[in-house]
Amino acid sequence: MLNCDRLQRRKARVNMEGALVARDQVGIQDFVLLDSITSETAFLDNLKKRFNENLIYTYIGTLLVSVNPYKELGIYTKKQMENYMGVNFFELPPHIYALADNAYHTMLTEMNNHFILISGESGAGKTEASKRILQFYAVSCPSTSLLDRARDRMLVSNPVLEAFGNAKTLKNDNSSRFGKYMDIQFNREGEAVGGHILSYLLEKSRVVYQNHGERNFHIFYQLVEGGEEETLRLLGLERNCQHYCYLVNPIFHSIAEVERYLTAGPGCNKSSIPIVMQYLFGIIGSILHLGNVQFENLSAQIASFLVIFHHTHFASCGLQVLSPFSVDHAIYARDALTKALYDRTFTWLVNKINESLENKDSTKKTVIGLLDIYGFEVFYVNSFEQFCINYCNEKLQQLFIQLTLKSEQEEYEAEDIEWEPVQFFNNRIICDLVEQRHSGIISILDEECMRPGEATDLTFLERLEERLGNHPHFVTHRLADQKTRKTMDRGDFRLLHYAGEVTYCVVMHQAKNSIVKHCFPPTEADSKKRPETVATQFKSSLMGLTKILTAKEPWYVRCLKSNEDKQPGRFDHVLVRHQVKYLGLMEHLRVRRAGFAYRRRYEVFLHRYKPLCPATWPHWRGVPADGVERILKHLGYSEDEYKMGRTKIFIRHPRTLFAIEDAYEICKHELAAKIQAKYKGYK
Ligand code: AOV
Ligand code: MG
Repeated sequence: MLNCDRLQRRKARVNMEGALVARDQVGIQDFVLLDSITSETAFLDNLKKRFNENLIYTYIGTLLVSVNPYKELGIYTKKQMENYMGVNFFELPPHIYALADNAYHTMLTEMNNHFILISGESGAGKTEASKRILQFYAVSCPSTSLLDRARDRMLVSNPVLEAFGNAKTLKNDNSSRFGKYMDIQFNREGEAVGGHILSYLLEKSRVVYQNHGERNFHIFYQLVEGGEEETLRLLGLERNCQHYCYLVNPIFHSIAEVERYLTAGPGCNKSSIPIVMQYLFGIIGSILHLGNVQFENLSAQIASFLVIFHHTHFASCGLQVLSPFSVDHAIYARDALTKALYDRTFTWLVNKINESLENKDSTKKTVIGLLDIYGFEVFYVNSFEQFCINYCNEKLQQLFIQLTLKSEQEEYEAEDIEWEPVQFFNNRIICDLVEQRHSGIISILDEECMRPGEATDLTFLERLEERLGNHPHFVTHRLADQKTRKTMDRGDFRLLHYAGEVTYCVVMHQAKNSIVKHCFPPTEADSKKRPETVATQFKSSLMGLTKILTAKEPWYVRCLKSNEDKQPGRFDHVLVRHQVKYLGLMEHLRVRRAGFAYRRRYEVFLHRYKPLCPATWPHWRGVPADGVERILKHLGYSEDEYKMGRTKIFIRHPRTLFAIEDAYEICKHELAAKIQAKYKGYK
């Protein structure tokens, strides 16, 4: 039924305009198509040429490259969505909607699960892309009024989570400070019926400390500057950010902030958590008050706060009050409390959203997973948070390599397809450096944390030097050569990540962000188990994520940052070149170009397309591979368009497959018409 719709749409479009809707003619839409694009320079020229014409999307086969324009382009309208619904990938200019639509239709045709991996460094456009995809599904999927609610909730959960989980950093005014993986569940009819969100390590230290020029999470400003008078009065808050120690960074807050709040507020109501808003604002208010508590005159004020917290939140936070307090201790304990409070509030919020998205009916569903994490980032000072964020990016790059460059080439070998191997940098070595059992940085950190009282930031650094001193991707101040040493402090170690060098600060004068301090999550009061360190927990959650993803069919959006200054329309050649390089786009292109865009097991291919050839319809009694060859010959495909592997048919270009698919649609249509005519005849 859906496929019929699709055919109708295409026919209508072709009839209406006499040809397919105008393609963009600037540069090349798909790098795979043009023979002359073999060098990085030509690749970049093509990107730039298109970018200058506001064409920010380009394909490498089915992978979508997106360059952040830092301006509204008017390309996300409802009309545009309609244009892309049910259209084959290469019929229209490249677009995020085309990718979303294709993932969706493939899911429905093959009844399997998919995921869209959106990657790129901080500020490259991942979160925007994921929002566009979600909006597209909200508009394009069929829906009954009952289901609208599930769909609305999914859409509405976004601004709420952004309010609590995003913040302005030096790299991005709306930077995701948590990793997000969202499953959108569809029923057999293609209706979006539910969803589930997994969140990864929120950068909670931001609640109490922000680097110069950065800000706390949006929600704080939204509440203080945009909250209703009555709410502020109840919470005892003043409408002045400067009044709060946790918000002191002198930065201009735009009115957009307030508007964003307005969408977050009713949003919460819609996701059926109205009382929740008061509760959440209560916590945000409490955190602001706590941040203002002075410890020289440890007053009744804090005592009363702590009592309140003890009754309402302590039990769930599992925190213990340290006493007696020195002033330093008191500040540390206060900050630990507010961070834990915020972190757990965030987790609670995600759980609440999940409850509202849950679909309890047990009919078979397929999913499209959307992955939008914090991008690779390098600041002047990088601490534990950056270490985790960059490690996460390293893992996703590894997954990309595994799924594209490596397994692709291995498959050709396994299937006896002639193949000239393409060399690429495998970042496995860096992942191992961080996560390997017993010898990786996280293991060493764990070991140090098992020596409470003895271990310090410095002993941790010494252990790293002892154990990893010879690793080609690891350097410390002491181990560095003269020139490098000048660029490092004594308490630093440096990792040569796939995306560039990052110097991490282990020993910090203000202990706030140092690594060892982050080791332990707040322990549950009555837990007898030895607690895992935050880093180990994070490592396990990333392994879990990898597992979730590898069980699904991948689609890729690679986001590129056009310039460092968030300037509209500026294409910084050096910056883009660097990203093209480390993302492995050239290697991907080489593998794609020399390789085959599509492959199907012979049985699957034969089963679907056998009506297209008289020799195979209605039954083919021979070997499936022979049947497949008969179909292709019958349709007139030349031998260089496909290759026969051991178990699969490999099709060089998607166009060939789409043409077969179109022939199939028409054939099905005609068959249905014939049956109908026959039926009428009987009547
Ligand atoms: P990120 O998610 O990749 O960074 P965002 O998606 O938040 O980056 O994009 C950063 C900013 O760039 C947005 O707030 C927009 O102003 C602009 N932008 C991005 N994509 C587009 C687009 N397609 N059209 C117009 N403007 C765009 V981070 O979360 O920091 O890794 O951690
Ligand atoms: Mg983001």
